[in-house]
Amino acid sequence: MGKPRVFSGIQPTGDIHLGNYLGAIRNWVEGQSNYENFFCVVDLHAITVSHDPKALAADTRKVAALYLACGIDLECASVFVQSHVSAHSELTWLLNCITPLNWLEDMVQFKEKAVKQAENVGTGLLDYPVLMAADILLYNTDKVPVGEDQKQHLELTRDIAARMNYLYGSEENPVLKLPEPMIRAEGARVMSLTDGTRKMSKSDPSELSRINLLDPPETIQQKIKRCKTDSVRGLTFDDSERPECHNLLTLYMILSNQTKESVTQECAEMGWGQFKPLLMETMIAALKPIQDKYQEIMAEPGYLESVLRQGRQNAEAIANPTLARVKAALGYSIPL
Ligand code: AQP
Repeated sequence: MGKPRVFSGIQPTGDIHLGNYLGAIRNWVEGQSNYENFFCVVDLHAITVSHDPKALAADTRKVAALYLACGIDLECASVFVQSHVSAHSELTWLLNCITPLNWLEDMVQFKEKAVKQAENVGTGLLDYPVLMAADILLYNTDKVPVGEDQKQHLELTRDIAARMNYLYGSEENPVLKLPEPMIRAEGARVMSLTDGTRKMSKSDPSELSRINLLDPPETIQQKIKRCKTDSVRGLTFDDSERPECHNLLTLYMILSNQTKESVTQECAEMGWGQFKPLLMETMIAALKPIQDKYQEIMAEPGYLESVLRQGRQNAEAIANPTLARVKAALGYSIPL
């Protein structure tokens, strides 16, 4: 038996922020040697809200380069672009036809994003979780490392796979494999710097709400200087009335590789004036190696393209047979 397979991805919309890094990429990197990994830049998802065609290709390359800069190892992982593997779109259509509409209408992220889109809600936004299900199911994925916000979509993926198996497979011969979520407690939900009750998010109109992985030191300093705090002296993880305090301490804990106990002790008597410079320095130091590596990757002509070409080949070798299996189960079997 080979290693269990992992699939995950991030959209090339806006800049990758600390939430994407701590909720997803860092976990991919930490566990990667235990798995056979497929990390995808999910560019078909990027057009489910309005997007800039002029920026799409550059943003896609940027996300792929960031995967590598964060430490994805090509010895155990394939990095590829979703739209390069046509099986993603094709399986989405087949899964659409077995997915009840009300399952999609119940998705929290759809409801939240639909409100932000006002009258301009595309069918793609509603269908986003089916595309995500196709992404995952194509690779017979065992585990999906994501942040807390994607948990509901993963449950839906399992429901869709189970429905396909029930309708068109059998217990001995399931059509699709049911994946498991892999959500780590720390960093699973990084909160906004301007409101500790909302998740850090690319679509927040305020740049001050998030730290992007490629933010230069001066920008990080400014954002931390201006981030929301409170007027209480002494910092603690465990006061539910102080969400910003919890969030900033958690960021400090993860980025400085400390335990909750040691940060609790170190910061118990601190005021914000003392803590903020410490957090800034820690953040700048943690992001520097990623930023340096990113510049190296982008400076090497043709390197990224060769990684993505190989990634596409590896992905198609798994995705195409899965698609063929689903089509056969649905009765598409005229030999040509
Ligand atoms: N704040 C977060 N904390 C922890 N994990 C997070 N993720 C996203 N935000 C946080 C995780 O990042 C991965 C990529 O998710 P995505 O491709 O759905 O990213 P996105 O939707 O483009 O990014 P945002 O910031 O979540 O965008 P908005 O909010 O604008 O839609 C996933 O594993 C996700 O869990």
